[in-house]
Amino acid sequence: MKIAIVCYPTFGGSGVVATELGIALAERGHEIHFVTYQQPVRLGLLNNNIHFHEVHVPEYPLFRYQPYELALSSKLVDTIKHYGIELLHVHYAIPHAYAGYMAKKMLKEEHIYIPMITTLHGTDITLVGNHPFYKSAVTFSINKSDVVTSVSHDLKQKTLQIFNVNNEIEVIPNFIDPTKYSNTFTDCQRSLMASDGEKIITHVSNFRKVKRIPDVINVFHQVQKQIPSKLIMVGEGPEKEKAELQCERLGVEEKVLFLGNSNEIDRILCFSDLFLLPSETESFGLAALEAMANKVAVISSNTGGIPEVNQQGVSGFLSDVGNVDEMAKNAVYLLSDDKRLEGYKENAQKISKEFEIKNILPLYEDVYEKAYNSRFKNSY
Ligand code: GMT
Repeated sequence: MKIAIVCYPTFGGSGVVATELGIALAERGHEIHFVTYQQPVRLGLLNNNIHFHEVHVPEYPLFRYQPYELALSSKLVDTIKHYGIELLHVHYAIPHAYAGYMAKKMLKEEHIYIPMITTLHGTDITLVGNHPFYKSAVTFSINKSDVVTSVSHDLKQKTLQIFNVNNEIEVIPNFIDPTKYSNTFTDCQRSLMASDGEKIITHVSNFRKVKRIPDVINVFHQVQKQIPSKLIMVGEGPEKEKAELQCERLGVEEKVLFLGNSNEIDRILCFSDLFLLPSETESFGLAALEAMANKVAVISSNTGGIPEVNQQGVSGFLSDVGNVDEMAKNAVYLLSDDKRLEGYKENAQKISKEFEIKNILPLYEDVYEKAYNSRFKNSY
């Protein structure tokens, strides 16, 4: 099938899922066209089956806000016509589903019927999408999609609660590609990060408020008093600078390494013992799943879709949002006994296998088929 994928090209989870999905679909023989404002960060070399079309928004002094949706929908129309695209998959409702719908409408004028799948990722529903300024447009775009998927059962419930949805929502969880985590490289260079006897705790995110970065550092501050350890912070974002200051204030700056954004998360996770994800809300928690796939136990909050991934007392522990003391206690419990820790790490990896791409990709292919077969009956 010829499929156009619209996503954010950044390090955020929705962009990562869209990119990895496109790569996997291309490997299965589909022709994939990414349409976005920059080449997605996890997208490597382009080939016959993977194309990238950049959306340009010309600057004009009259515009206070550049009309990205307009440029995106025009680019979609042109790309779909030029390459004979059969299906459109948009990741993140704002503004992608809206722009996708406009493209669909324009194409219909030319008797081209393109089905649209919208995948909801979380913040497009829970943080941004339900703002009164966006809500009507988001509701409309969800209802006008031919198939809507959400990345967890929790996100599906929240979407149904928040929006007046008259469309089915299918749950298709996030996934991992185990071939990327098979430790084919032999240099899992733990010694670069910590000395013998020290444990390694990791956090990966975009350092936004929702990730509760101060909790990550407060948990570590408590843990390192009892367990010799290092904290590795991966990512960039608005809370990073404050986090560095917090480390200095607590006197742990020597034990915390801020690595910035990385395309080699697997290399970092391969020497990690514990992953911290104390988020305020998390529709799924792809970062936790990637950690688990790398055999890392997880201490997280119990919010949103995280309990669908991290299992209490099996792959790690879950606490109420903000319960830093309990998170620290559980972290110490795990890190203080190597045999116990190994058991949790193994369980984490075992659970992650349920989310292997080979189990998830067919679910997307099924919804593609469903949407394609009903393309003439679609609501416009
Ligand atoms: O919060 C992030 O890390 C980025 C965000 C995004 O919008 O790209 O991630 C969301 O989508 C991911 C992929 O489906 C989910 O795993 C994350 O849980 C979700 N983030 C939130 O719900 C806060």
